[in-house]
Amino acid sequence: MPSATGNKRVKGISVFRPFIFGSEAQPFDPEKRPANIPADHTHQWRVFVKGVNDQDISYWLKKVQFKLHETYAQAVRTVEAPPFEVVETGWGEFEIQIKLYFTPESGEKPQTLWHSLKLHPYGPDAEGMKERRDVVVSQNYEEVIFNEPVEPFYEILTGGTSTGTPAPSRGKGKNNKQQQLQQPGRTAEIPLSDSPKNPYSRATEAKELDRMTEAIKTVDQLIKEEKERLVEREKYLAELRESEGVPAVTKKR
Ligand code: SLL
Repeated sequence: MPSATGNKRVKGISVFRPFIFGSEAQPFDPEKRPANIPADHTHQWRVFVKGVNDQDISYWLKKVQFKLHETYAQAVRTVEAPPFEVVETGWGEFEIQIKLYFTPESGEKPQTLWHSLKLHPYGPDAEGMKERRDVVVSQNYEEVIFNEPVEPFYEILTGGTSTGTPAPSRGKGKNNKQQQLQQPGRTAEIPLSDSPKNPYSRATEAKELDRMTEAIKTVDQLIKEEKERLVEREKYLAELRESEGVPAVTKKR
């Protein structure tokens, strides 16, 4: 608890840090099945928490606790240092609880995420993927937001303002713009373009925004057409009332 240690919070500042969490899974090749795994295990898989483009996140993330299905021996796995991952084999899909523990200086409580382990291909080319025994990736981009971090943690997050990082403008209130301070290795920046290893980039973000803008336009157009139809129907109804007269008794619906 930050208040207990007497640490002051940096007012009006939110610092966010991006990360990726998810899983990769691959079925065993029957020809090259490792000898020492149980006969009913069909896949090898990996669940992980990592930085975008493998950026270091260990300065804010202290440890990660993965809670596997109870069919696993020692279902709770704690990883104290990067890579924050668990490699396993198994036969079934299940929900994995992922608990993020932050650096002690943060004074922050742990945060819990859930990930659905995916072993089986999904999406348009699921059949092809299955035939080729492709790796099944299921991962999400996420951001952790530290609202008004305590000063020592703020120093850690930003790499220290005394080393030449420009002091952030400290606006008022919770809606103050989140800071993206550039310090080698300690940054919230995501790459400009994606690469085969990393799909999360400014370019993919821009594409996604374009898709959303297009979708909003389509929905607006549909609403417009629907409203026009409604106006026409009401007009027709008014005409009918005019020509046929309003029935004296209207049936209850
Ligand atoms: C299912 N509800 O029925 C899920 C549970 C559990 C998967 C999946 C453990 C392997 C072992 C394993 O793969 N558990 O060590 O026995 O699909």
